[in-house]
Amino acid sequence: MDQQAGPLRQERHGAVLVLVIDAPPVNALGHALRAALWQAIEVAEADATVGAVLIRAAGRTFPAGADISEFGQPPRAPQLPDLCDRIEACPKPVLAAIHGTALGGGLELALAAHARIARADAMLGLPEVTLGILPGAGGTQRVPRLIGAEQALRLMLTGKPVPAAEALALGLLDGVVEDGLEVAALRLAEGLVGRRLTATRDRREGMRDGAAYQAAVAAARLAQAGARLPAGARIVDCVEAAQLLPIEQGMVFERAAFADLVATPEAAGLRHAFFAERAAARFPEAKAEARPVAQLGVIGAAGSDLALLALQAGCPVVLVEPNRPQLVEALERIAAAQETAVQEGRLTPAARDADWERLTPALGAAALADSDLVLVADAGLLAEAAEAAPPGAVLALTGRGALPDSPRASDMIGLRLVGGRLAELAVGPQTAPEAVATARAVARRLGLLCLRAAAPGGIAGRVMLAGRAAVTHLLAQGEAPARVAGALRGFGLPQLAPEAAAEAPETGASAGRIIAQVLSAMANEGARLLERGIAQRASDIDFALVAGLGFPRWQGGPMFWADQRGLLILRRDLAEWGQEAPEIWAMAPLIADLAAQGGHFADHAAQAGSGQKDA
Ligand code: 3H9
Repeated sequence: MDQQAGPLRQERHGAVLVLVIDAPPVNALGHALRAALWQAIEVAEADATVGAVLIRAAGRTFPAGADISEFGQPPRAPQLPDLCDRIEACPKPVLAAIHGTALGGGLELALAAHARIARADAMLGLPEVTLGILPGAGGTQRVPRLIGAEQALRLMLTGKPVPAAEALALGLLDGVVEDGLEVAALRLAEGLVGRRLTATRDRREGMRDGAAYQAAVAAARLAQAGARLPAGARIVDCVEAAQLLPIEQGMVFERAAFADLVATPEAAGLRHAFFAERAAARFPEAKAEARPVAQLGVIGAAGSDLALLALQAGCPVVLVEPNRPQLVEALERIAAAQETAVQEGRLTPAARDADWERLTPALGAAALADSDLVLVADAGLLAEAAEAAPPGAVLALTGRGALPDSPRASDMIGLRLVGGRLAELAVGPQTAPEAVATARAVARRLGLLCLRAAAPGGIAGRVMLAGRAAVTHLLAQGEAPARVAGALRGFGLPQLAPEAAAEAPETGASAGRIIAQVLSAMANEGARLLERGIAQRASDIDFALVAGLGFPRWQGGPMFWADQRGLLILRRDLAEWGQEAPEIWAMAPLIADLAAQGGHFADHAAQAGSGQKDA
């Protein structure tokens, strides 16, 4: 009988037991799913009527990895590496059928099966390094056995997934189908009934050329020398161990490396950054429908960088600047940026010409009559833009100022480019949800990450400014520039480091104090943004700094830094330093409140965090 409850469904098709993983949204291999898979394999092994097992997934993807939210908690049996070993040890053939993104532990699960088939549009990868860890469910041992050290290291060190066709060519897959994966997989499984396939652990295709294997390991080790994060070097060690040690010992070696890495502060920071990015994608306006945008208007020569992004994204653009010399300069800036892109091979001359075809320069705002969204890069031209843009067109102000009172307030939103990658969307009390959805859709089309802020916005910039003010104060108090620069560079914030003649990496107590003073100023400013409701969640502030201004991802962000250190310590420090320079360190009341409750900024985020992610 078919069983339908829980994260795993079971179906019988003749002698084939089909295990359908069903743990939305991404079928992450959390405890309940692992336990259900373990149990199902035990039953399949014991049941004489089962001749083969097929593992596939419902929903959008084959498992996208271990459940990252379980990291940092005590492990619960069955652990993923044990489950993979259990599957591999099953005397009946186990086939994995992959669609979507088989990532990390998901791919490792598939590699423990005895054969793998995938849909042509599937992507396979080992992105663990981006979380500061390594494939810890046998990946470092099984992958090089199949595809050799060079390709295995490429997958694990870049973390970039590869398409199914490439995975097939590499030897990670046994077959690819355009569509009809379920039927094709079932047919394949039926053909495997009664057969005994070689387990991945016993395969050696990737190890035939021992010298090439060693050379790839040596080259990767060299490339990792001096790396800031430890995961890369540990991956190289594990891949080397795959060649040198019997697999059982290789697995133990991998497990120890995984345990070390997952416990590092860098991995915790990277996990925080991962979830902060996803939380930031939750907008209260998620259900609102974006208005269609066929033509983008830009008014003000200062908007030339956004105009360029829009052109690159294939969008028709009207660029308005009433001052002719400024208009010419803006066009020259666009042309020069395109020229550089052509010279660097990032843009073909034909694409450049097509971009140029889509650009309409104009001196008068009347040219905006067909623009569905107008980026207002000069607040002095807002009235003209509001008059010329058609009803329903969104007016997105790119400057720092507040959103003005206007009969078109419901169409108005702030859209500030931060560091070239992030768009902060400053939502006013009257901004219509559809205007938010439209601005967000446009920003994404331009290849930007988005963060919602309440107007007047300016999250990343303000927090960075607070850090800068702290640096300036330290220098004014006589702190040696070399010392400050060394400490900040050591932390990963070279953009805050002052110019210094000789600069030694600064460690020890004094570096700790410098970092604490700068980061406390930033967290304090972040707390003010939370108090005023400008930032929705503390993790949004971290996301803004990481995505927009190059705050080191492995440090998580200034709010995460403060939470890790403890708000009681932050309160103590601010109480002291606030006396010295209240304009920088005078404590935000939220910090005192949270500290008194033994709380964290993350708790505040949980209370305030609302909204849903859109599709
Ligand atoms: C690993 O596998 C370690 C093993 O080697 C060893 C273990 C011993 N866990 O990104 P989205 C959530 S490490 C928990 O917006 P998309 C995510 O937070 C793992 N949750 O969707 C979000 O939740 P919410 C290696 C996860 O379509 C929701 O799912 N794997 C996980 O833009 C949707 O996510 C990775 O690093 C997870 N593993 O992109 C892959 N993954 O809605 C990480 C996602 O509450 N995942 N969530 O905010 C991804 O790269 C993308 O999520 C993916 C889908 C490409 C799959």
